[in-house]
Amino acid sequence: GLNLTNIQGDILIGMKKNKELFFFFTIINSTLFRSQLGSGILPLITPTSQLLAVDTQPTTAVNLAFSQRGLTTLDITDDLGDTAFANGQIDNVASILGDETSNWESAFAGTSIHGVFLLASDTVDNVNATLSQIQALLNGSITEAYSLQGEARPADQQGHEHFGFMDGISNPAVTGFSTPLPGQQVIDPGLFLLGETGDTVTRPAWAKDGSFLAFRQLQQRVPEFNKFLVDNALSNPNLTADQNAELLGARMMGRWKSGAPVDLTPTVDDPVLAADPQRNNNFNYSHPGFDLDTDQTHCPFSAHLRKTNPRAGLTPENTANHIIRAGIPYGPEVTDAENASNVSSTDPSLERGLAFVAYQSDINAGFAFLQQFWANNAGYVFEIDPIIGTDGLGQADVPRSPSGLDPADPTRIITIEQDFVVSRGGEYFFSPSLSAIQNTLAI
Ligand code: N7H
Repeated sequence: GLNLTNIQGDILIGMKKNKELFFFFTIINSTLFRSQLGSGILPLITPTSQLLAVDTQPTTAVNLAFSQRGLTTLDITDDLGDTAFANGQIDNVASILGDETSNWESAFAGTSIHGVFLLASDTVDNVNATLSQIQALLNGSITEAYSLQGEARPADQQGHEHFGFMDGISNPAVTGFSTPLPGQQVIDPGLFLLGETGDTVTRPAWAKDGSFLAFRQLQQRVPEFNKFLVDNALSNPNLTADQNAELLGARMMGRWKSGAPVDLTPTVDDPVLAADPQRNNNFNYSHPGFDLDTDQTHCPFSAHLRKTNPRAGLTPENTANHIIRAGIPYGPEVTDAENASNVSSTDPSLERGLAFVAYQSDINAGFAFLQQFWANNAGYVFEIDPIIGTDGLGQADVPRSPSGLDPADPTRIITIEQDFVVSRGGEYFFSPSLSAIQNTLAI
């Protein structure tokens, strides 16, 4: 089995709290930092084992990860065997991820981010208290480069991201760790943890049981998304206008806002199915009597869910293209003024989106592959992902023309002329095992 006391808790199960601060830091005194890491910081780091039972969960869960620049600053010169990590996310910006560089938060575009603390708790006060404790222990050896406060949405929207869709339903099951739910893909631990079964890359021994964390600040243009759905609502005669707008959104996503999969319930929401973990992930886009390669009556090929995980459509070459997601929404609810104008405010304090976190042992097979070769690729199962896709060249609002969105006429094309998700940048990090923090990173 896996050494769950040694693997940071966010990787396999996620910290799953209502508040999560991403505190990006610069190391200004590496010797002092390393001297505080083992005795001071390590006891605060939350391993997987502590998150498994409610009675061992800390008030504030803490995880820690480093950029390549951060490891270099700590005089760690070993090659971890991942070029995307070594070069940093900015190296991928336009040609691979398709981001418009001008939208990047300056901290992500710069060189000051050496690492990130992930602090998760029920309240912002708890998070801030733990951050103060960490800063006191580190005694001036780091400074803040940037931070992003993630928070679950309020009331009945808890667990839903800002477009309104239930998130966090589908993640892979990991061999030797989780018991798969019906329909859940079972994946070797080495696709997420370095040095475990399924990881074929040569790594330094101390990197075992670490994972690469791809962080992205993804802004969501919620009023624009809602307006698009209303303006292009489908025309199912059995549905109201609102329901026809919801139907279009569900088909762009691959799930209804409730979480019910479109593949199982293509034209009408089913909240009971959505809430049933035995059924809500038990589908793979294949249906008796339908051709997997042409059938869009159940789920459109371009649906975000199907683009980022084609399930039965996976070819043998694609068996390594899996990530574990652990993101959380950030930013406030849409204001009345934004709703009335159908336009996102330009006030930075009103920016909202997803603090996206993906874990994998190979960034070019994981997050970067999903974004570049699936989401941004009009040649792969027909169209660009209507939620997160771009033209893949770094240009905004490039029109895309998916078919399949209208179940009454799957050949009909509905043109989408804008990006509803705008990348504000991010960085690639390495989330080391606790023993690596103790024995290699600390002095
Ligand atoms: Fe996505 N959303 O709410 O629109 N995503 N995603 N994602 N995503 C998923 O099944 C969303 C993003 C994946 O196993 C759901 O758990 C938003 C990126 C993958 O069938 C919803 C953003 C990448 C899956 C969203 C965003 C992915 C998935 C359904 C950005 C990778 C699982 C909930 C703002 C490059 C697919 C669920 C599967 C599911 C949303 C980004 C990948 C609702 C808003 C950048 C692999």
